[in-house]
Order: sequence, then structure tokens, then C-alpha cells
Amino acid sequence: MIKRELPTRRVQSFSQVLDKVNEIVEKVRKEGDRALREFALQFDNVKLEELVLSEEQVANAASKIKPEVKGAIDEIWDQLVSFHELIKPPSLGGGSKNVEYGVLWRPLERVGIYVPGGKKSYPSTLMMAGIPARIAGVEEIHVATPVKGEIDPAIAYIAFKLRVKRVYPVGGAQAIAALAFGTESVTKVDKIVGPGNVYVQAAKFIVSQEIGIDGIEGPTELVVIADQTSDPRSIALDLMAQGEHGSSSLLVLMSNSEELLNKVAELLNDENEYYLVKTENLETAIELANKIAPEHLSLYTSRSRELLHLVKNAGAITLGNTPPALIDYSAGPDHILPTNGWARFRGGVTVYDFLKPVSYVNAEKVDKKLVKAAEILAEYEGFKHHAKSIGVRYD
Ligand code: HSO
Ligand code: ZN
Repeated sequence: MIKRELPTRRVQSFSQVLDKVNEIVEKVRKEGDRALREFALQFDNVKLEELVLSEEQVANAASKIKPEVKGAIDEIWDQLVSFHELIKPPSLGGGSKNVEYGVLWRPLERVGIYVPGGKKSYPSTLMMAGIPARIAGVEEIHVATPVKGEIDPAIAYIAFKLRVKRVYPVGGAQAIAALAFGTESVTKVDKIVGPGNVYVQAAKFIVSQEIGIDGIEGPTELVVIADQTSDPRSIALDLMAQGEHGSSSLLVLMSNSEELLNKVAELLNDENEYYLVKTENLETAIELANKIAPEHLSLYTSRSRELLHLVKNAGAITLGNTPPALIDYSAGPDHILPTNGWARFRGGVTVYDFLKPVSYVNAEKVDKKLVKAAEILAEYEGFKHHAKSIGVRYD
């Protein structure tokens, strides 16, 4: 269905499943493995014997990978490593007013990656979460993914390459709860990263009171900004590509050319809702895109470089005639990206999601003025001992 207006809604909130998911999460917290087995049977009709795949099972599945898929993964691997290496921050030290200070970027110790299952398989998502985790220096990576029968060979191969500590053949909200609280078989992690359906999103929201999460990834979003020089067929394909993630994908095209909008309209399938919007000029289109803060933004115009500087809110930007789907697989930047307007305050997954800045100071020779200032403010706040503990040191 084609609409000639801006989208007003943000779709599919997890709020309607929150109560149900709360029950699932609490049951896993109380009953551990037993709850995981029960839910696998109840929701997925899977009888789970072992809740951890053995190294042999993973290696065996990995050995069944098709050579061309293995080659593709190896090729993409290096590209993702290059991107994440580029932005890895160094530990920094400096000082002022005779205080020596700095930050040590320390990796998280244990991380859980959720790889969604369902109709499609997502080995690419395991790479997008696992590679920045490895580059950050995370000690243990744990993976949860729903498995029916044998684990997907590509997922197994990537888990092997990432030196994943354990793979749990468990999916859904119960997998998130297990990673957050730990069970007899599942190790409790410090942070969970990765997308999932509304149940997974709700579970991540609930457990984020106690452990870290990367964010809550909702349905895929793409905003394309194009002009009369852009190829309508490529644009239609880009929109339909992100539409493959489901009917709740948000798919928008804005252009200053009515002719282009009409051409694209003719090429779109009717499996999704598409918003095709005419704007006065490209600058206005960027302003509107900044308000939407989309997950993917395609600047497919003859002035992409120039327009790039006007973008404030977007998860990942493709410039010129670059397919947004290339970011989904092999361009380098991550495809685990903010949705639902979250691009206003965070970006895609990077090494920073797996690092924390631990600050330190040595103020043995600090300027007297800072000592006095601290004492005054501590007294003002009513913290006598704070003031005294500072003052006595520097008399
Ligand atoms: N477009 C999705 C990522 C993805 N596409 C995975 C294919 N596989 C979120 O940006
Ligand atoms: Zn995609």
C-alpha cells in the first residue's frame, strides 16, 4: 500500500506483552533450567535435553557449512574487524591543576548475544555483535539462539571463529531471562546484545533493571532521500529489501522530484506499507528525516556528501548509489542499529557497547584552590566529614 504522506505512527510496541513476559522471566529466575525446558516444549514444541551445546556439536555443525558461505563469512569478517578496530578508543591520561587523571577503557567480562531464529536465520547478526565484543576484549561470549534439530552451520562456524564460550539452544524471552539471572546450565552475563521479536524486546526491557542491554531493537526502518538523478529501480529494491523483515517495517522515500516518486511507486510490491513524500527541496527532506531518526538513512542524491553534514539523527547512513542492505552484511559498520527514534540518543553497536571507561586520579599535589572549593561545596551540602577528609590532607 502506498501513502503519499509522512508516517505518523511508530509500530509494534512490546507493552501489550509485558505482563505475560514478566511471568516468563520470573519463572526462569525461580526455576532455572526446568522453566527453560518447559517453555521450549510449550512455545516451540522442542524437547530440550541439553541446554548447552557441546563443543563437538558446534564443530560438527560448523563442518557442514557450504564452502561459498564460509568464504563469504571470512571475507566479511575482515571488513567488520577493520571498521571496529578503527573506532576502538585508546586509554587516555592527562591532567590539570596538578591533578593527574585518565580513563582506562575496560572490557566487559561476560556478554550474552541473542541471535533470533524463526523463519529466517541470522548468522550476520552474530558477527555484528560478536566481532566488536572480541575487539573490545570481552573475555567470555555466550550465545543463545533457538535451535530446531541441529544448529545452523553458519551460526556454528561464526561461534567457533568468535571462540564463543557456550552456545545455548534456547530462544525467546526465556533465553534473555536465563542470560540475565543465570540458571544451572546458563552463565549469568553482564550485558545482553542483539535483536529479537516483541517477546525478546520486552524481556530485555525487564532485565535491564539488573544487567546491561545494547538497546531495544524494533522493526526495521529505512528512509531514502533521492532526487531526479537517482535510479527508481534501485530505490524500489532498497525499500522492498528492508520490507522483507516484516509488515511492520517503516519504509519512507522523500524526494523533491514528483516524477521520481511516481516511477518508484509503480515498481513497489504490495506486501508492505510505503510512504512516498514530495518535499520542497532536499534540505527539507533531511529535516524531516532528522525528526524520524530512522535506523537506516539512504542519501541517494547527486549532493549526498554535502547533505551528510545536515544529518543529526540516523542509525547508519548510506551515501550515493550504495545499497543500505550492504550495511546489513558487509560494508563494515554494524547492522544492530537504533530504531523507534532511539537514533536521537544512540548509534549502532560498536566496541563502546563492550567497553566502559574506568576513571582514575592522583591528586596528591592538587592545587589548593580545588581543595578549598571542594571543602566549601561539601559544607554547603551538609557533608562535614567529606569536607574534613579533604581538608586535613592538605593543611
Ligand atoms: N536490516 C536489518 C539487519 C539484517 N538484514 C540482518 C538482514 N539480516 C536491521 O538493520
Ligand atoms: Zn535487513
